[in-house]
Amino acid sequence: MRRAGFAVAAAVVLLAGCTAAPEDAPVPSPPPPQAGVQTAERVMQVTEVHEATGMTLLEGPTFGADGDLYLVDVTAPPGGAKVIRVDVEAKTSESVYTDDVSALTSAQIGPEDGRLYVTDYLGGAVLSMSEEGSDVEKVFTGPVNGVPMQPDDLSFGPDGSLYITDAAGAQAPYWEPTGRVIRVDSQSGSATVLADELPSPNGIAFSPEQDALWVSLNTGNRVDRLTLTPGGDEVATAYPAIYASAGIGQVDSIAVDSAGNLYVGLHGRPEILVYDDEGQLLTTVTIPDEDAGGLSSATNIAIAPGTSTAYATVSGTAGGYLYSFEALAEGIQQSNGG
Ligand SMILES: [Ca+2]
Repeated sequence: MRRAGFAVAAAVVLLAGCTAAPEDAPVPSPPPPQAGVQTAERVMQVTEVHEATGMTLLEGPTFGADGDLYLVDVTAPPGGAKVIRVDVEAKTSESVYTDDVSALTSAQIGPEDGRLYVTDYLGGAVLSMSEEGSDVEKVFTGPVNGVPMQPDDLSFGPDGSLYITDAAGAQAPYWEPTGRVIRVDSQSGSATVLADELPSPNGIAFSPEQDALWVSLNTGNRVDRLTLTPGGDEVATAYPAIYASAGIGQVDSIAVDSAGNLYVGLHGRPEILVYDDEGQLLTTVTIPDEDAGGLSSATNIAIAPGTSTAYATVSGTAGGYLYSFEALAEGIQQSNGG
């Protein structure tokens, strides 16, 4: 009886709410801001699914000094186009590098030498090369502390040192927190473990002032925020900052624009989650509904330097594509590859 009485009373209150409010009633406050959605536009198709691997997976968009955009295809077979140069205006592309052994998962231009740096996930190495794909050097190779490396992505620190994600745990044994963040000193070349026991670190990018390091955790679907000691060679503070609502997707590479906004690519869902510098979700970048069939990842973005035009790598059974959208701020080193 008490319950029924309460229900009746509640209904009366609800009905009362439908009547005209007295003139001096407080104005209801507006609803909290909703995160927006932005739809990217297709620029061009770059790759088709490789017969040999049954896949194509574009990554690492980075603009070179020549104004062209460089991509890697993670699943290119031996002899296939592993580094691809794209003229985004003319919508043409060409292969600039291949080999028989690597799986290249990221690319970016070195801030000091202007060379192209790529991570080789299979070979456990970081390579650098000219923009022509020649003069290839092995900049770094594992193992570190006796454990082989699976480098997925890298970021350059203030002194030119390399900060590399070791994505162990992304594949069998799956979902074990065995990944690491590694620092390779720019002077000595020695590698140290900054953090370990992480669920497959993937994207890594410094804030604009390089006073914080964002690391996405692919099988944890979260983004951790690290600060480093003054020498940059030890972690000062670290904690999970963003728990991504990625659904069936998994967080992939990260880019940071001049305002400190984070662009987090997703694997398994063709979307990019954009957060402000404090980790609040601002926008989800999607692809048009009519394109969605056969596209399952939007792994990474590059913002053309000095502009706010962003290019995303989007791939799936339909092939590898470039999409563009308007970024929330201008591009910097941290939003040009990696
Ligand atoms: Ca990645």
